Amino acid sequence: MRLAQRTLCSANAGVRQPGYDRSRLSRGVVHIGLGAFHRAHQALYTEAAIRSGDTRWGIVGVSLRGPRMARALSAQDGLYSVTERQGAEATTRIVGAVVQALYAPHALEQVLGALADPAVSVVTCTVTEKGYSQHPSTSDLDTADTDIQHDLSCPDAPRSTLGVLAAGLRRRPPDAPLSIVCCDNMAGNGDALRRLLVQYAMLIDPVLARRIRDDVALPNAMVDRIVPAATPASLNWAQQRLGLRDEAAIVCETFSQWVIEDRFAGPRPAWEAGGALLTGDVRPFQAMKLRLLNGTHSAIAYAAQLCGIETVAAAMADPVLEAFARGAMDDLRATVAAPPGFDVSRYGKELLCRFRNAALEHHTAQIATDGTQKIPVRWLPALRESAAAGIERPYLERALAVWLHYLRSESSDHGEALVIRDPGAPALAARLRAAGCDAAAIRQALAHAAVFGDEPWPEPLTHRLAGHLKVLGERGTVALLSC
Ligand code: CS2
Repeated sequence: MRLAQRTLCSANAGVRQPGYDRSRLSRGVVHIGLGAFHRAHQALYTEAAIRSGDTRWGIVGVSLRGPRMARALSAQDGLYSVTERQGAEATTRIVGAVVQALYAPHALEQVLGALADPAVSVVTCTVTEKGYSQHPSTSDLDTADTDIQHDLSCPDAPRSTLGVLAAGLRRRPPDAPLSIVCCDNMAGNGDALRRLLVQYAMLIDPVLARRIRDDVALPNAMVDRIVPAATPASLNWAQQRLGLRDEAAIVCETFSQWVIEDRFAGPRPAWEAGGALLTGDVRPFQAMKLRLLNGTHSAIAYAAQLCGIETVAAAMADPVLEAFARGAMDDLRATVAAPPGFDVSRYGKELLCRFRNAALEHHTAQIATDGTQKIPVRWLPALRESAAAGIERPYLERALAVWLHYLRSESSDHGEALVIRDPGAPALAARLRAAGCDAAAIRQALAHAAVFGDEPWPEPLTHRLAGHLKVLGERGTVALLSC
């Protein structure tokens, strides 16, 4: 039997139910990017706000890229389950906050109608780093992006994130306050979205651009929760726990954190009810999380891919990779200032524990996607700052060499072909292959501004990278990480 409103009562005992009257929910939030991360993170904070008695905050979930999730959720009346697992412990709940799930290309009018509805005062987004049509080297709007070109010529039938947001805002009564919270892993994510949206709007409607600049709030936010993509095995496992089939079931860790800049234009759900922290300055939290968690994650992912290790927990059970992960985290930790009152060293220890959580099948291939978008946020600022101060970061520099080797070789150390999912990778890989392995060649690769920026990289670092790539080519990943 499939999960739906009428089958809720058949869920296994011990599964937590929404616990409020869903028929009283009205729509108050639009979320763009209906992936697992949103459903396991922001939606649960909104669920907590609703449970505390405020029924204004039903979520309209919008997918831009594929119809599967909107279809699955619609067939389940918006309901889905989240199981939190750490070691042997597991708790499962059914979430009721999603009142409508739409696939934008098939339901554009409804999506734009929801964005224009004055009762909707909050929009949240998780569309991945590449979903914002940002030019990789300038950080401005990429007007050569095919979706942006399409939307500029048909602004009322948009398909990009920016195009959909702008078209919705254009229909909105100008005095209806709106806050848009970007929840993707980018430094200054709210500021970046604001700049891109204003730049896009300038090209279709300068009055709208002014309205966005003056009236729409785009607070920065740090989001954190490890949410592996669902697999047939995780869906079957969830079915056993639930006693019902749930095509949108999530299995994730117990940890969750959301730190949001307290800068909203109008009403918002009381996300504090779910433990969110509203603060004046999110930047130190963002830098700490993006570098320590995401930076170490990426270091683990590429090394594990080359070693043929499939999950983060399996990598952490390997003594060489575990020591490398700790080293990379220490390198990254040395580059961040602790948020006020925050114990960074304890945070680091907790992260290592979270990575060891063998109850999660967190695939290193999932983390390895879109490296050309992620590495400039997660490693390169730390490497640049350190290089400028003449400081060597031995583990992080090895991590960079490992990533370049992964892109260049496209196969593991055991000769298995690797599937690289990253639209920006072919251009960098081509440069790397043309370049060879000496320092001059690495200099060529580091001149790929879309990833490494315009500033030249210091010579000593370039030489060290060339040395590491040589070891990787001749003796493999374990040899590099052990020396
Ligand atoms: C991961 C993140 O896939 C990745 O790149 O590093 O999704 C990570 O699990 C989350 O940011 C944790 O908050």
